[in-house]
Amino acid sequence: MDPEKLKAEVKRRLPEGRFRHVLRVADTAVEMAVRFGADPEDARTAALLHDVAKAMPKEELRELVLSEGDPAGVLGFHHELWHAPAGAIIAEREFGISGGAVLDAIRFHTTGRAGMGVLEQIIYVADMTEPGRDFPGAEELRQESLQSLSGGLTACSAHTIRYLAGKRAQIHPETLACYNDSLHRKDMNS
Ligand code: DGI
Ligand code: FE
Ligand code: FE
Repeated sequence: MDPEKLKAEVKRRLPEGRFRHVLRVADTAVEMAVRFGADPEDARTAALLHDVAKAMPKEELRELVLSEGDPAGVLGFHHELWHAPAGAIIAEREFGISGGAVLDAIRFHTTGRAGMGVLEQIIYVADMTEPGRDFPGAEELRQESLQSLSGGLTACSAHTIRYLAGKRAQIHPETLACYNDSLHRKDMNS
C-alpha cells in the first residue's frame, strides 16, 4: 500500500499522540534499516502498522488473538501485550500485508522473541528508542542501538525486564527469551 494512504488509515484508528509516536517509530526504523541492511520500505510498513490495534477495546483484542489460537500465549499475560499479535492479524486481514517478516515484526514488537529477524529487531528497538521516548535510560538505549543492532536488542530487552521486575509485573517468557538470545547473537558476533 502507498505510504501516504497507509498513514491516513492508521491515523484514523489512533489518538493523535499515539499516531505521532507511530510516525517517529517509522522514521527511526527506516534509518535503522539503511544502517543495518533491511528493506526500508518493509521497515516503514511494519512501523506504521505496529500499534494499529493499540486503541481497540480489550475484548475485541482478545477475540482477534483467540481467532488465531493465541500461539504465543499472550492472553494469560497483561493485556498490554495483546495489541501486538492483534495488530499483525489486522495488518494481514484489513491491510492485505502478506510479507511474513513484516507481520512477524508487528506480532513480536512488544515481547520480542528468540531468533528475531533483522526487521523484527529493528521494529522492537525503534519502538523503544524513537526520539519521543523520554523515560530514564532512553538516551543510553539510543546510543547502544546506533552502534549495534544486537547490542540495542540486549539493552532494550534488559531495560524492559528490569522495569517489569521493578514493579513486580509478570514477564512473558518470550521477553526473557529475547534477552537471552540477544546475548548469544553477540557471542556469535552477528
Ligand atoms: O505500544 P507501545 O507503548 O509503543 O510499546 P510496547 O508495545 O513495546 O509495550 C507496551 C507495554 O508492554 C510496555 O509498557 C511494556 C509492556 N511489556 C513488554 N513486555 C512485557 C510487558 N508487560 C508484561 N506484563 N510482560 C512482558 O513481558
Ligand atoms: Fe506497541
Ligand atoms: Fe509502539
